[in-house]
Amino acid sequence: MRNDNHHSDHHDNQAAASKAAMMRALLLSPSLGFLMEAHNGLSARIVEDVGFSGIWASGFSISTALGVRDSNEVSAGEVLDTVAYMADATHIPIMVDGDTGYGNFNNARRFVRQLCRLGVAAVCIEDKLFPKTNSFLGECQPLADTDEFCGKITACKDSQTDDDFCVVARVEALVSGYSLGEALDRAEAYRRAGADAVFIHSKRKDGKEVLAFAKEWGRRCPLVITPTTYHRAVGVDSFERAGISTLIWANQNMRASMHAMREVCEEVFRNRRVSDVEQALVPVKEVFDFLDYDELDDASRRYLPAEPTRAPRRNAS
Ligand code: SPV
Ligand code: MG
Repeated sequence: MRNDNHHSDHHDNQAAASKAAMMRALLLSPSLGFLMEAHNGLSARIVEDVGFSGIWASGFSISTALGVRDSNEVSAGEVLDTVAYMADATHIPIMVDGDTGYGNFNNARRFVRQLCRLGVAAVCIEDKLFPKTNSFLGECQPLADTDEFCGKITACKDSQTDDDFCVVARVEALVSGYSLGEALDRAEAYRRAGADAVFIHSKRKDGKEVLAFAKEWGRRCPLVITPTTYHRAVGVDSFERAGISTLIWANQNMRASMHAMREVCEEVFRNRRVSDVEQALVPVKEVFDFLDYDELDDASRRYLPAEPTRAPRRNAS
């Protein structure tokens, strides 16, 4: 386990700028990069500690972890609060799932300004309607008007306060049952509107439409994918050969924690004791080490007086 010092004072404006530059480099690199999902400060730190070079702040996972649905039940402000913990806890760049931008171009650009203030590296906005619905629910979800969405992308780009901040345009045409041609036309329009990368989403199990898209796209700008449904059908090497820039593992940490919590909870409930589950748990000492409690002891020695201060004097009466 790494034991970096995670003071929030590491995250000054200089560090914020370099996180966006790191994300830009990841997107532009010719080799396949990976973003791993996180949904709070702890999961973000685990993603960094394991060695991933970037984080996907998943809307689905953040809302699930808060116990609500991925239907914009969590407000932009609540997402920003969560993302603030994640950004403060890590040094690697974060791409925030901005859903549809929480409204029109004006809501989206305000969200971008706030993300830049937090030192977030990138936002992904999708061409659907507010309130959004998770892509894996139902069929034929309505799409945003192409020109309206292009204006939203341009507004986001015009509002970023860090030159390297990346706006990723997510194309939902394939998920909504439209043609490859429609998806390509939209992606090209979004690229021309200023998008730094295109996220082509698909919910098919065979991954074929994503590979077909990548072939036609021909590396016009970086392509991002999330193989939640088609991870079995296509190996990551094939994505790399197809010219895909970045792969997002979008929700595995949230689903892993839900599974682990339920298993432990059920066993404790059933057996009326915790001894059976102890071996499946992280030791308390590991929690202290991971969150660097030692640093607080060192700081306390530096900043608190060694001896108790004398009692304050009163006015003589
Ligand atoms: C998310 O992780 O919230 C996403 C990706 O938007 S997906 O759930 O695949 O739509
Ligand atoms: Mg989402």
